[in-house]
Amino acid sequence: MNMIQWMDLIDKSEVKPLCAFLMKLSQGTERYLLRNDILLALEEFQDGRTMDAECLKPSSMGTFLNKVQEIIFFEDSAVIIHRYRMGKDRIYKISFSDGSVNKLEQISTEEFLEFRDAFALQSNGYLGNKLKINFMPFYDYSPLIRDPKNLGKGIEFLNRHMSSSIFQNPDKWHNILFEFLKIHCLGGKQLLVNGSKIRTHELLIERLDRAVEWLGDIECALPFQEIVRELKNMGFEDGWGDTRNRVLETMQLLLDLYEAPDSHTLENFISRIPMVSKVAVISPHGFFGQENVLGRPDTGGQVVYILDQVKALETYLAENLRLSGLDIEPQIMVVTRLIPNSEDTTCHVRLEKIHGTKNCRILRVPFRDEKGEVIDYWISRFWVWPYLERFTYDVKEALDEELGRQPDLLIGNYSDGNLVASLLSEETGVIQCNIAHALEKTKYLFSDLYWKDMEEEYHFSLQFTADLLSMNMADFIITSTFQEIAGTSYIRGQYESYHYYSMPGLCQVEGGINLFHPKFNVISPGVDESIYFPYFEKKKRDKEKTEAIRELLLFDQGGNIFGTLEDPKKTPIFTMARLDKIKNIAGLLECFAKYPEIHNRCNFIVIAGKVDPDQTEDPEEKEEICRMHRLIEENDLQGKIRWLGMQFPKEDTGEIYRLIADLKGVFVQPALFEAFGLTVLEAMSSGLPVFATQFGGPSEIIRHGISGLLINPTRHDLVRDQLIGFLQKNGEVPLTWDIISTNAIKRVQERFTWRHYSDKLLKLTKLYGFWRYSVSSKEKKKMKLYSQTLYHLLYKKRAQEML
Ligand code: UDP
Ligand code: LCN
Repeated sequence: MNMIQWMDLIDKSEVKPLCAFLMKLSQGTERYLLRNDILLALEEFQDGRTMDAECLKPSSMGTFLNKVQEIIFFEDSAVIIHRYRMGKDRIYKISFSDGSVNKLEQISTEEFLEFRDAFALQSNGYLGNKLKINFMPFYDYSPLIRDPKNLGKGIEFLNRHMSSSIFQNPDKWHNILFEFLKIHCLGGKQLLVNGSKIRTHELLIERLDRAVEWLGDIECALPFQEIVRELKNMGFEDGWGDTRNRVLETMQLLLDLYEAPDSHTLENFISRIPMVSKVAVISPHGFFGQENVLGRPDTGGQVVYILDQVKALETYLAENLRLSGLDIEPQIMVVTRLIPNSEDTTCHVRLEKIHGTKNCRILRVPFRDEKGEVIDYWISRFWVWPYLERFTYDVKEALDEELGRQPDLLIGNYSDGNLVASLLSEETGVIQCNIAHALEKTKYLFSDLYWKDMEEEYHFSLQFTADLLSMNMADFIITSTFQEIAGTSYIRGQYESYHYYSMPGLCQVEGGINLFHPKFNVISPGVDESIYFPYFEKKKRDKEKTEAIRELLLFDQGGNIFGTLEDPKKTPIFTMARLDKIKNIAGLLECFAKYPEIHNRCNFIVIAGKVDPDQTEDPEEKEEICRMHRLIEENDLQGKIRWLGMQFPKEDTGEIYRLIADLKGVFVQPALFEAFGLTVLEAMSSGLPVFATQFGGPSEIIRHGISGLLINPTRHDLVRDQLIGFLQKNGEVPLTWDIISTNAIKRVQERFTWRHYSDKLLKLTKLYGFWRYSVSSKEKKKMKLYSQTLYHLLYKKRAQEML
């Protein structure tokens, strides 16, 4: 504890009002306030003057409170979490006595977690001996980013760090580099340097000089095979390049690195080393397939992301291997769960070729119970935990069988896939990349504090432990946006929420993840441009198909379609998502129903889940379906709504966005929280103006008012104003719709492409591969031991109890 003065936090003149405000809060009924609650209370306290970030009066009290994330009142004290910078908190404790604010002190994370647990359990007595988890000591070895603005640029940072280490400590690094090249193999084949002919780094430099000179002198017309033969005599194996020039360039880069290392040369040289030809992408849950799956429970953007990712990656890898002079075709295996009872999908098929690729396949491996029996039905992503260890073992065997060996890179997806990738990486030593897609911790409010109440349905105790283990064990992490890591100036990031937290009665996590470690890298996904292209590119649109989809979207009837539109020409408000609570489709419908000025001039068209609650096994989906029907009935929305509870082939969804754009409609993404939001990208590249939630990824995709609009989906009044404002303006100034549409297309083309994604992913793999070899391997062993202990004592035991 550390006593401090209020004046250390805010201006002297504002100490009194701040204390009065805190005093008032302490007398209210709310005991655990989040930022939004605090700002609303402040607005009321200041007689309605709004305190939202943009219009915040620059008082020091306002500035301070605007960065407060939580205030918890318990007994005669309160704690305040002040996030003074992105990724950095200070925690204060205040005590009240005799109707006024008394003591102020800064407390440690440990003390805060004790306070939080006492609050949750409503007891200040003995709370039991807790399991305390702290990964921070395992990061001591690593250089850490200092400025939060640079978070997510891990690779640039690491490059600079490594090149300056080479500069400062040349002997050590020259040798590391040499050893790395000497042992470099791909699929068992020695590449680059033959260690029996070139035994030291001094000799390597000498030979490089000789080779460079020779390559510079020889006739360009000399057949490449002969060049290769001569280089082999000198001690150089394959992998330097596919032409004389390319070999020369690569060798020169290495000489430059030895001579005058800088980050640019290091990156260029390492990214030329052929390190990857086989990749396994792990994504166990949901229905992973190419048809009839999107929109089912647990089956959405992750599937789309992976299918697009592997296509782009295969092309890029093939090009990369060719340029290295290797005649190897890359192979990518998307590993998922085999579901014998696969409904109308192909999820019962073990191997499935991925359309539009040469050597990418889906490999399905079933979940098995303790007796080894195959589980033959779909299981919600919240229930997969007991099956993952056995699944990992079976996947390893299956990969050996299908790829002939283990892959060169493992990419985990979501909590379950990341855990499997970590376990596999631990077993095989293969480099591991994590992609979270969506961390549930931030999606479900108080999912750590009140975990016990949610445990039966959600099993967050296992999911968050799996997250902790895999995010710490991963060699590198890819996120789609910056906010996923460290949020915004005012709101915490998704990874940041793992920094410290407690699950009362289970564990206190004092140091869950180090955001400042260079393992974090932002690489945004793209969209398949052959499917999501602008509505005005008429030549690319197949007329017959467009007509058929228009009929289905606006007129056809059938079991899984609800509602006939009275006037199909009215401006459509379109939305499409899985029917999860968090997607808030029913919330948007409620907003539509509430305001006649919206539902009298617009139609509501929705593609989501099913229309019949009896057709789903997923409890959340069932609940949402019933809520939608209630809203339609209570508000008499017949004739104004069309709800398609069906799965569309991916290509058709492109045409659906374009059809809505033809009608000058809008796409609304109303999620209470969206990790990234691929539908936002898809609609934008189709030229359809988007209104998307301001909570999460869309805030980084859309530039508000320029390439779309950001909305607060919980404030229906504001959404109405924005929608009506946009539609009216549109009438008066017909360009508005067109401007947003044009800017949206441009934004996606400039910022979100799979080509850029693949280039960066491959560079990351190589540079982290080198980093792992050169520096971090010893330290990683310690982290591995700690993680194994946690896995066995915390995760595995609880997972077994689920069965
Ligand atoms: N999608 C679809 N049909 C549906 C619902 C969703 O084809 O009924 C597709 C949609 O086009 C997008 C993906 O599923 O490609 C959803 O991705 P997003 O990132 O928006 O959300 P997620 O479902 O991953 O949370
Ligand atoms: C999961 C989500 O919930 C979405 O927000 C993402 O766009 C999708 O995965 C792809 O990363």
